Amino acid sequence: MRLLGTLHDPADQARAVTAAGVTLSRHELLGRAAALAGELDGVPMAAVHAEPGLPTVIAVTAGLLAGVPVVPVPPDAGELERAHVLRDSGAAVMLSDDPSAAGGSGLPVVPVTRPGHGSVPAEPAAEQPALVLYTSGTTGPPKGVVLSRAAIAADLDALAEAWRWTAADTLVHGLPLYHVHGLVLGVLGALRTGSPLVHTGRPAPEAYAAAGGTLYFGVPTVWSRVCAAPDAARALRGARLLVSGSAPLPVPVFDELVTLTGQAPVERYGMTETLITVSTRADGDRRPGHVGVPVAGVQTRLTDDAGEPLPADGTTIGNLQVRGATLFDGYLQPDGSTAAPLSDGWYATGDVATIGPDGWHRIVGRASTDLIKTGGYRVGAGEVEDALLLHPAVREAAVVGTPHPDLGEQVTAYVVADGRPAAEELVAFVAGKLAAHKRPRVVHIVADLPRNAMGKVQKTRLR
Ligand code: MLC
Ligand code: AMP
Repeated sequence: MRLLGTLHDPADQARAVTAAGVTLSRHELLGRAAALAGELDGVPMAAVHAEPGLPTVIAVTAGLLAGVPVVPVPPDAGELERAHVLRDSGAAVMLSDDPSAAGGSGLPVVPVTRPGHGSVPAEPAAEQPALVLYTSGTTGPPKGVVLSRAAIAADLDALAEAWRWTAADTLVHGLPLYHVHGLVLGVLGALRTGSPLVHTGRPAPEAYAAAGGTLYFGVPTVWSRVCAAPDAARALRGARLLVSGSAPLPVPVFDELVTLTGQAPVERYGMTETLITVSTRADGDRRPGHVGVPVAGVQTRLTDDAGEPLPADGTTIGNLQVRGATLFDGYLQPDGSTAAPLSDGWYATGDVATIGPDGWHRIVGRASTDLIKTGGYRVGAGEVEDALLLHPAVREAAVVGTPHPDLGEQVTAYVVADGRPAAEELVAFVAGKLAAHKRPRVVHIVADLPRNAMGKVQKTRLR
């Protein structure tokens, strides 16, 4: 199965992929990726130092061409996080032009940029794993989400249909290249549909305005910053589609985008484990506060806490479950197998929603307080608590998300500690262990944590 679409289209010579200001034709990109793919024979899993530039695009493409699953590693991952991802995934090499990219892991670093132009090999079978994306759970270190080539292809085709996304579009975004949004939709989507791609390095409003695209991706924080830069926002008037996802788009930001850009954003909902399952359509309604209808090949339903189905009447709030072709294979297990927590094919998203009689979904919130969404990043409270507890002065830690006007939620820590360490010291300590966005923004040093009779921390009382 060709995950990357047609590879020998004469138009490839002209279709550009730009990142960090460097442009390659699609033809050149595939040639370089093929040259690297030729070096990956026998590699069971390849890590990629996923900095926001063309080497990441080439390295991920090379893995896909070679049939080697790729695990993208956040470039700012702290030592603890990087070591966990590299060990847990079983990556045998690190693909990067930066010789120090493997950190202290001892993995051989294979340079991405190499002379020559490889010939594009036959791609492997659809059910083979393509990517392993690490994402936070409520407790413990991040888990490896195994996504097959078939799931990715099904999702990209469903989104192309819903958004009328074709090679005539130019996609622009500046999202990180190690999550579903920036990497699967933002890179593989462009390669599969054939649309030229401009990656702006960071998702700054001015860079979006200057890129002259037709299709723009952003998390709500990006769209809120675009609205705060009205000249940049007005420059997007000529775009065909502005797409928001990864976190709830506040209604005022939706309204402001309409005023400034002349168009209502398309909202879509998804998860690392399920890819994008629900979306507004390019040719349909756009309703603030709503994420649309299931994409092709996906079914959804609401259940109560006992798992019994609830009505789709637009008012009943229930646990959202999804089923279909876009779901992951499961979480990577220590023996290399995968285990998907599915029941009759249904995956419980952990999100709470309503579904209208017309099929329109509204995401109301999350069932657990232990998953935080900050700037569109998913942060597990447990992982941050575990990092804080490694600090010698910290005796107890509880982490929650609290409202933040720009980021949606911010990571907020309540800490019981000996000798009152400075908040900045604890923040810097976490930053050394985990990726930057997992750092607490607010630290409260408290005498004790509120606990119930069982001794469990009552996080709702903290919030
Ligand atoms: C951050 N900073 C701190 C801090 N935390 N400083 C002190 N203490 C802390 N605790 C610093 C940052 O390092 C930065 O510094 C500055 O403060 C501003 O940080 P910020 O406000 O977080 O902004 P920024 O770095 O600009 O990031 C915002 C953002 C980013 C929107 C660009 O959050 C982002 O890229 N989000 C996208 C996440 C994403 O792709 N999610 C998709 C998941 S997939 P400096 O010096 O660096 O400026 C998914 C599925 C789906 O969800 O549905 O798509
Ligand atoms: P992640 O695993 O990082 O992919 O995050 C997935 C989570 O992001 C979902 O479970 C939701 O809580 C949230 N999310 C994604 N898209 C939306 C959206 N459009 N509206 C509200 N929440 C969203």
